[in-house]
Amino acid sequence: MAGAALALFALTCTVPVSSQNSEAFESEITVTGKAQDVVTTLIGPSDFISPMGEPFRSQDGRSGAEHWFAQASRDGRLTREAFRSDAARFFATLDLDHDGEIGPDEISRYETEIAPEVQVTSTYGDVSLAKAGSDGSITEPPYPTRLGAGRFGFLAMPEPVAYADLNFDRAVTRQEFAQSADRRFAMLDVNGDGALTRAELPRLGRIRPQAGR
Ligand SMILES: [Ca+2]
Ligand SMILES: [Ca+2]
Ligand SMILES: [Ca+2]
Repeated sequence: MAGAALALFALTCTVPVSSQNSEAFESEITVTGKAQDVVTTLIGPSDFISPMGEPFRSQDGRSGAEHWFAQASRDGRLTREAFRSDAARFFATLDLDHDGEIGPDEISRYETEIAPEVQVTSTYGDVSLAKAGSDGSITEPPYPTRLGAGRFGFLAMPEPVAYADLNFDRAVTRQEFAQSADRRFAMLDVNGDGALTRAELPRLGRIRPQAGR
C-alpha cells in the first residue's frame, strides 16, 4: 500500500502556466517564537488544482497552493477532518442539482467550465528525472510524467473529480468523494499524524517570469 501511495506522489516539477500572473515569488518567512516554528508559505505557481480537484488561481503573488492551504487549514495544520470538510464543500459546488452525486453532466461542466486544465493531455516531463551520464550525455526524463490536473497539483491525477468515481459508473457519489478524500489525505500525510503541514506537502516548481512579460 505504501508503495502504491508513494507512486502517486507528486514529483517536483515546474508547471507551465500561461496566465500573466505566473510570476515567481519568494516565500515569506514568519518566525513565531521558537526556532522550529519557522513557517514558510507554500511555494509554487499561481495556478493550482487542489487534491480534490478545485482550481485556485492566485493573483496576489502567493502560490495557488498557499491559497488552498490557507483557507482549509487552521494554525498551520490541515487536519483530516478539515480536509474532509473542504472536500464536502467543493462537492456541494459540483453537485448542481443536489441529488447527492456528481453526474456525467456535472463532471462535464467541471472539465469544461470549472477546471479546463484537466483536459490538457499534453505530457510534461519532470526535468528532475533527467539523468546525466558520466560522459556528459543527458537521458531525457520519462514521458509522460504528468497529465491534465496532475501538472498543477500535489497528486499525479489528470482528472481528480472523475478519479473519485470508484465504481466506474460515470457518477461520483458523496460517499465516493469522501472516500477519495480520505485516500488522498493519507497519501499526503507522510508522517501519518492525521494532519498536513506545509513542510510535509510536496514542493511544486516555481515559475520563472518570462523575459519581456
Ligand atoms: Ca448531481
Ligand atoms: Ca461512481
Ligand atoms: Ca502529517
